[in-house]
Amino acid sequence: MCETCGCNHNEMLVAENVLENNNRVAAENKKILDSKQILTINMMGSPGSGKTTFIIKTIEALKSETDIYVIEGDQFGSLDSDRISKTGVNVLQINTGNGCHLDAMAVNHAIKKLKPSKNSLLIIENVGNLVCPALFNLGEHQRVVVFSVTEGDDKPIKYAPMFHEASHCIINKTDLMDFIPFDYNTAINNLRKINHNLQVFSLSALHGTNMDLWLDSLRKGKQYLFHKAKL
Ligand SMILES: Nc1nc2c(ncn2[C@@H]2O[C@H](COP(=O)(O)OP(=O)(O)OP(=O)(O)O)[C@@H](O)[C@H]2O)c(=O)[nH]1
Ligand SMILES: [Mg+2]
Repeated sequence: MCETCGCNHNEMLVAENVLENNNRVAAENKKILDSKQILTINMMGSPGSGKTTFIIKTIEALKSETDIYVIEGDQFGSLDSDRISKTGVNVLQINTGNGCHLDAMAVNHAIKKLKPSKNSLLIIENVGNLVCPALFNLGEHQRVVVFSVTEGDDKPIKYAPMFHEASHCIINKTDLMDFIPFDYNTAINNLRKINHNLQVFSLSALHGTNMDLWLDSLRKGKQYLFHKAKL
C-alpha cells in the first residue's frame, strides 16, 4: 500500500519527488483558500477513531452560523459521505482505491468541484490511517488528529509524526474511559513529549459532550483568517 505514496524507506527518492510535487500543489490550494478566507481543517486519525461522528457533531453545532463543505476521503464506498450529506451540507466523496491518504492534487480537484463560498468552513476527512496522511500537506490551515481512548495512551509515542505534525488533537470517546485501561495523564504527557504546541480537546463525539471549547476555537480560527485578509 505504501508504495503508492513512497513512504517506504526503500523508495526514498520516489518519496522526495512525490512530496515535492505535493507541496507545490498544496501551496496553490492554500493560496485559493486564503484568498477566500475558507478555514480548512484536515481531519486525520486511525480507522474508527470517530472522525465522521465528530465532523457531523461539529456541522450540527455550526451550520446555522457558517456555510460548511466537506471533502470525504475513503479507500472505497460512500458510506461516510452519505452520513454527512444527511446534515444538509455539500459533501464530495473521493475514493483513493489502493491509496492510503489524500493528496493535494485530489483536494485541488475537489475544491474546484465543490466551489466553497467565501468565509466558509471546509472540513476534509482524510483516509483512516495514523501514518501516511501526516506526510501530505493539503494546503489546510489546521491539522486535527482524532485520537480515541480505545487506541491506548501510548499512541502519540508510537506514531510520533502524526502527532508532531498536528496543530490540534481531539481525545475522543472519553465516555469509555472508565471501562478501559487508558491513563489520561500518561496520554497528555506523551502528547506533550511529541508536540508541546498541540491544542488538546477531550470530548465524546458520540454524546456531543465537551464540544464547546473546540467549537469556540473554530470560531476564533475563522475570525483570525478574516482579519488576516484585511491586513
Ligand atoms: N463510545 C463512543 N463511540 C464513538 C464516539 N465517537 C465515535 N464512536 C463510534 O466509533 C465508531 C467509528 O466512528 P466513525 O465516526 O465512523 O469513525 P471514523 O474515524 O470516521 O472511521 P473511518 O472513517 O472508517 O476511519 C462508530 O461506531 C461510532 O459510533 C464516542 O465519542 N464514544
Ligand atoms: Mg469516517
